[in-house]
Amino acid sequence: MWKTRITELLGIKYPIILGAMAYISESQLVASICHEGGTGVIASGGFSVDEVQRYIHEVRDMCGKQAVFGVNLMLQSPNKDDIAQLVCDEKVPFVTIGAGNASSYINPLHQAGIHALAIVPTVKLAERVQERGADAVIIEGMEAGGHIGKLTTMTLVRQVAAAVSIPVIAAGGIADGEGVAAGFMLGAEAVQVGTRFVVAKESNAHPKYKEKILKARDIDTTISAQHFGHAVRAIKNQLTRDFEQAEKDAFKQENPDLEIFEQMGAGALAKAVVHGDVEGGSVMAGQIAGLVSKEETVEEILKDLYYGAAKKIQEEASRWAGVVRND
Ligand code: TUI
Repeated sequence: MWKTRITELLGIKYPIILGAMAYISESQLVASICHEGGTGVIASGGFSVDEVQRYIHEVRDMCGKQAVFGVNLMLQSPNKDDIAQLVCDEKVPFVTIGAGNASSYINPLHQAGIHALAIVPTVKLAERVQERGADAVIIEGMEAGGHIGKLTTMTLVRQVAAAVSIPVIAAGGIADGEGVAAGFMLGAEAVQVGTRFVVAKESNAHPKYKEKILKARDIDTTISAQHFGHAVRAIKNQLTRDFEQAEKDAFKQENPDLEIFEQMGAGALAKAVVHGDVEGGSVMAGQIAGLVSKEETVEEILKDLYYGAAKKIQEEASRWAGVVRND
């Protein structure tokens, strides 16, 4: 096993992180990934303090007191400050902070001995959180599922890695060894993966949600609420068509009612993930869903990502060996 600043910082074997996905990145999936040598992030968006605390305790019950896992602080959540207090009290090993400016949360987390990893959509915010002491930045390209920024993984990871000195974690569009290798080539020191883990055997996503991902093609996701709310990528269905119509209508009005665009969040996700309503609910998934075609165990997925990347990098290294610029 080779090391990166992220495997060293967190004390993990594989430089692979399960991204926080509400109702999916719960105790069982997070604990399975930690158990196999990666790490996972409990999603807190849409959950009460008591629920998140229960997930933290369940992961520790399953993996032991020394388990390395994180909690995501979703800054669009009304109870974000209560969750921040909870993670400090619980002294979780690390926190990822997303969907808003992480700057003011970094110091309090450090005071509690917690690593602070900020999800940033621009170079400017990456530089800002570095100044404020963030331990690493997570770059989620707009290929990712769920709430997204405007830039792609390819362009944002590269530009942020060139601009900051803290370690970078690449996310968005990564679902196999080649994708992991690409993240490293761009300058990342770990990757965060979501969509591929949704279909893991240990994932409690509804079978119909998993089936939507397994059957998706490259062109089957779309972005909703891009102009009036929080842009969210999900697999096309009745809900995304309704949003498209609502956006068209809103464009025509002088004072559009923006309430509907706020409903694309956690509530619509629960409908699909928990209840299997994959037409009326939000089937959040990344553009890479087209590559995800098998339900496998967490162990199989982690090994495929890690050893697949090693194989790809070694193949390319031998192809490029001896190519040296001499002029
Ligand atoms: O947060 C995510 N992905 C999500 S959250 C979610 S549930 C939801 N609930 C309510 C509204 C919308 C979604 C589903 N998927 N990823 C991390 C992420 N962070 N994506 C984009 C950002 C981000 C955006 C702006 C991070 C920082 C930021 O800063 C703006 C500023 O204030 O400077």
